Amino acid sequence: MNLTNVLCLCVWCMCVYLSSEGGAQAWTYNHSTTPNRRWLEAREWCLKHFTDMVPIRSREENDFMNTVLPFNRGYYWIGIGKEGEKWVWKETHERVPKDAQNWASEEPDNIEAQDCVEIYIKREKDTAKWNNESCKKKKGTICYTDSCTKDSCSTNADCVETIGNYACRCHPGFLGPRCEEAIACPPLLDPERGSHNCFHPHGSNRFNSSCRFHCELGFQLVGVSRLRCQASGRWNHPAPLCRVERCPVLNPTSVGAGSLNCSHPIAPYSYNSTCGVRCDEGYEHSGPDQIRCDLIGQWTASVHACTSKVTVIIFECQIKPNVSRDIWTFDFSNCIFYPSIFCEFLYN
Ligand SMILES: *[C@@H]1O[C@H](CO)[C@@H](O)[C@H](O)[C@H]1NC(C)=O
Ligand SMILES: *[C@@H]1O[C@H](CO)[C@@H](O)[C@H](O)[C@H]1NC(C)=O
Ligand SMILES: *[C@@H]1O[C@H](CO)[C@@H](O)[C@H](O)[C@H]1NC(C)=O
Ligand SMILES: *[C@@H]1O[C@H](CO)[C@@H](O)[C@H](O)[C@H]1NC(C)=O
Ligand SMILES: *[C@@H]1O[C@H](CO)[C@@H](O)[C@H](O)[C@H]1NC(C)=O
Ligand SMILES: CC(=O)N[C@H]1CO[C@H](CO)[C@@H](O)[C@@H]1O
Repeated sequence: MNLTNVLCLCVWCMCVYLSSEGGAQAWTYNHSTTPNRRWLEAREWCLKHFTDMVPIRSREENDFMNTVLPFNRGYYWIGIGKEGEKWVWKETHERVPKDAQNWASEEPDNIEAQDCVEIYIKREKDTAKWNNESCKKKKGTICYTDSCTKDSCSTNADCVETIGNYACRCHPGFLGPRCEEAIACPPLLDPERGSHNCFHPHGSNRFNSSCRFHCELGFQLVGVSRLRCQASGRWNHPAPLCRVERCPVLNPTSVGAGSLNCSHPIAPYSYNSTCGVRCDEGYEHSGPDQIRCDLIGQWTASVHACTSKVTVIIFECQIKPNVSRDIWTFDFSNCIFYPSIFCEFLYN
């Protein structure tokens, strides 16, 4: 009898199909009792035709085996064995945690060379429990096949095998049956007097989208300029605002004998506010007549107080002697006025 015949005659299989989600397969199990095999041969047979010998990963899988497998006089090997002093899953060499072990009463003992593990399928006593046995004994073989394929879930998930099912365990930020959909955050609005632009690696306003905010000239960003859509479906910061640049408030009394005439197109003493300085009659100020609040919040010039005008009049007069009266006289009709900073008296 060749191997193909053996399989056809003796392999009984349970296949559990998912009813939903496109009929994807779950873990499937095949077992064989003809022939019964030594543990090593049994595992080789599993590795050759399936994924591996069934490791019994959970209590659920343990009980499932007991439910679906037929009684076999020699019982069945499972993929657990002794390495050093520890019971391990042979597939991964991971230690089987104490609470996952399911030994029959008074098992395992520490007899040498009984380093393989069988499961008492449908035994009267200790049904579904484990027993350590000599690896050379011949027993039934139970193998399993993974049902997760590289297409089972999207790249944003881990495919998790379960009995009769598999599940796509989504990475943070993703959902949907295959975890193909990134979690959405609420759309963001442009701030008043500003704008934003975004990079969307997984779709519009989805997980990991990041948006950068800008304000118009003369406006300052208040808050965090770059927002990221988190796995929770919320942005990591509130959207920032654009606040107009403010200049120092001008005190009208600072001009002294004069007045300030300001206009505030946006907000009081803010970007683009202009103030004109007017001095009272007889007073003047040095500096421009109008100052403006610039886009970084600074006045284009400082305000100087109005000061009284200093008028220096220089005049040149002809003084004539009045010989008859022995005096010198002049009148202003003979004067020439010079606006000059120098004062000179010229005697003619
Ligand atoms: C395992 O079981 C499946 C489902 O019955 C069957 O199609 C397949 O042929 C079996 N595998 C082998 C190698 O016998
Ligand atoms: C999301 O962004 C973080 C930080 O930039 C990055 O480390 C991570 O790989 C990104 N994940 C996805 C799925 O885009
Ligand atoms: C203030 O300035 C505005 C425009 O610059 C002008 O129309 C107005 O007459 C000024 N008022 C005073 C009191 O100077
Ligand atoms: C500020 O003033 C400049 C020059 O007058 C003008 O071009 C600009 O539009 C103004 N900005 C705002 C925000 O009002
Ligand atoms: C000199 O004084 C007399 C008397 O006040 C006057 O009449 C005369 O006109 C004066 N002469 C001149 C040149 O100013
Ligand atoms: C190590 C071990 O299993 N010891 C037990 C295993 O099997 C023999 C035979 O069933 C038992 O006598 C031991 O107690």
